[in-house]
Amino acid sequence: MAAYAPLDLPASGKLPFTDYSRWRLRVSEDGDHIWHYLRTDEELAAWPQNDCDKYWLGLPLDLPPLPKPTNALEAARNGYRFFKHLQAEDGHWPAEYGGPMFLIPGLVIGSYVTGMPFTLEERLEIIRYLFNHANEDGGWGIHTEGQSTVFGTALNYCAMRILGVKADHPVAVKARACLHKLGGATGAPSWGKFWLSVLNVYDWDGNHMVPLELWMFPDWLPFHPHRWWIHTRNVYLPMGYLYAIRFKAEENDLILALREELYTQDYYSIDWPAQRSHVAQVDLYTPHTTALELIYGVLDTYEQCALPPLRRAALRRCYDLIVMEDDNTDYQTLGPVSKMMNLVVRAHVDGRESDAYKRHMDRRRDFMWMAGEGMMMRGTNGSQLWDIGFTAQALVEAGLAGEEEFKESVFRALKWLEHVQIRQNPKHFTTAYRHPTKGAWPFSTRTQGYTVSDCTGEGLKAVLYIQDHVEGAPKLVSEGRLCDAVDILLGMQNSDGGFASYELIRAPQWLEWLNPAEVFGNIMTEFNYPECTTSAITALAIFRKHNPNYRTREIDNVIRRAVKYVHKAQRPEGGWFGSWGICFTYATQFALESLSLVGETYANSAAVRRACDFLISKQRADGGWGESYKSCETMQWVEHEKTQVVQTAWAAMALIYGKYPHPEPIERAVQLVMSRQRPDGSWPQEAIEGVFNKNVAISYPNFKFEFTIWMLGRAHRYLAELRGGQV
Ligand code: LAN
Repeated sequence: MAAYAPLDLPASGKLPFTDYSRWRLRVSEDGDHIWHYLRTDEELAAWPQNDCDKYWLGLPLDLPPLPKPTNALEAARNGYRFFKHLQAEDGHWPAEYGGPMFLIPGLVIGSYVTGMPFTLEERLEIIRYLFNHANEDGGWGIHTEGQSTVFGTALNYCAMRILGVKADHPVAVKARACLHKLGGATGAPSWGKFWLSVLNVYDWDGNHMVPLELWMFPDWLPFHPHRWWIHTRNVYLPMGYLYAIRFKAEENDLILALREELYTQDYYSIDWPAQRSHVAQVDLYTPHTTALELIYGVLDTYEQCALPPLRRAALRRCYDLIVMEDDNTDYQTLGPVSKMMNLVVRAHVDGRESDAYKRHMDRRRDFMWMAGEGMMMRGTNGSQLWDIGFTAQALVEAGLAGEEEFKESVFRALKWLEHVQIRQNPKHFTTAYRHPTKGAWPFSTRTQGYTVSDCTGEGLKAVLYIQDHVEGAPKLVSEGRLCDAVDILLGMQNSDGGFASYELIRAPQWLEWLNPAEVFGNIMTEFNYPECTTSAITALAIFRKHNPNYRTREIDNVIRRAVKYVHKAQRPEGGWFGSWGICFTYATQFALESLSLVGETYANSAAVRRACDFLISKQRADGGWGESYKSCETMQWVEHEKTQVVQTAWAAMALIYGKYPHPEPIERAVQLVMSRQRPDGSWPQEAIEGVFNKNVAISYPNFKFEFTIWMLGRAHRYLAELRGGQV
């Protein structure tokens, strides 16, 4: 584990640490994103920087101003003229996917302890990203817009030091002061304690037991880990392995120095077992319940006398499951956290000469993304399908898809949608406790290959919109494959009518009482989500129109039960709570889309009326809407300081879906969105758009194009209808 040479760095990350004209995004055949830094003049001449590269690097595109739009449709058209520049050759829209601030530490610590290098340019730009995202007080939060926490600060501090920032660099000095003010690294939450232990700067004794033996229990037990939410079980699997073997990096000078820097007390006198449940107040989102503390009492005692044969068998079982997951996803794994933990396990067991080691090393780069402010680790290996799904629907519904100027781009998008649909079930299927995938659309790529309910819904809708409504569109996705997607959706409804994210709900909800990760909410089991449910309803309703003969009775039934769930999930104030986007505006838009497809509108549905009135009550004086990520944390509407273009588009779309009878609020929303559009057709980036597990914000930067274009196009038609004029 060679340490990097310390770097001499500027005091701030304002200016690039590398030459931005040398960065290029390469898109693989399967839509993977890898950033390259070109070193030679020959390479530069052979591979020019395109608009997509420049946009994401924050470099000017120098596009000429477009004709000034005089109505909503023209504004939508200009929007797409710009957005088309960001489309990759293969048809999809690559994008940044930042926000969470606990992913770079996993990337850097995991790579460091396994001896996987970064290029100098990657090191420099990761450091710069951290410099640029430090808060005023010197620390980092759990996400880019959050207040400083021990989780963010202790872990990113380690990452920075590993990459070569000296302890006396002003950013490090300030970060350390912040960390000490927060009480030092002993107050890190359990996922932080884990990475610090792997790095050998926190004692494994300061962790509660991770019960990997649970994997040896019979599958029918209600708390068996295969029933946990898929991200949670995929994290606790390698975490359990590394805990059980007490994996730790070899001591070296940097590690010894970090032990001095991270704490307010002498490292060697810390009472480690007393730290297991100690989590700083600022970090705490879901405190341990008494039930969990009692269970930890038992588990921690068992740990002192764990039966060696059982432990060995559990380790073998965990390792087998880890290998299956790596194999199923070509080493991308389900997400960025499990990715780096699996990587450490495979490096440890398979060794540095193994194929697994090399493949894991390469696949790190799918998550590493260059942005204007430096290099980040993305929340997934991209949001490819999610973005193209909305874009396709926006273009068709805005009426732009059929315009000659855009047809080629729309057909390219269809080609990509066709390519990314998953054709078969996973290689390791029931043995790896996987949900079927044949016919599904994933969130990112088909290599990652996980079914997601609403991604399947949006993917199916996008294909149907283009294939059925754009003149001259080739029928690339066959009827049989459309039916496969329908089969997937029909198989994902839970007993009370709702849809969860990746799988059916497999565990009782009381398991949430045992959530050990103090910084996230709702992570133990799948839940029904209004967003996922509404996506299934709309996709099935649109498919039913397209093909009224396939599984008709079942589709009708599923839709009916899902609509019932949507009604039940409506809040008394009139909105729906969003779990994946911010927040009430996001979910309410989807809810009203689905209700509109079953004929419920302002005129005939009390639920729709309540929802529209709720939204109207939140419209601001400037005609827009603005909701803070804090709505997701507190589950109550929290205003953002500023009006947001994306939320304005969602709210106006919701009113249009609901057939809100008064034009003024929609007109004012259109005006607001148009007033923020730049002369080249783009919209500037505003506040973060997405969220997960209630407490972490995550960015969807393409939303500012997708939903604005969609809303402007639809509003143009709807307002004309309301005024009784021609469309
Ligand atoms: C995502 C991103 C997409 C999102 C939607 C499709 C929007 C949603 O409707 C269903 C759930 C899903 C697929 C989702 C689940 C959780 C993810 C994967 C993320 C928010 C992106 C990052 C996050 C993942 C859990 C991050 C790693 C953190 C852990 C707590 C393991």
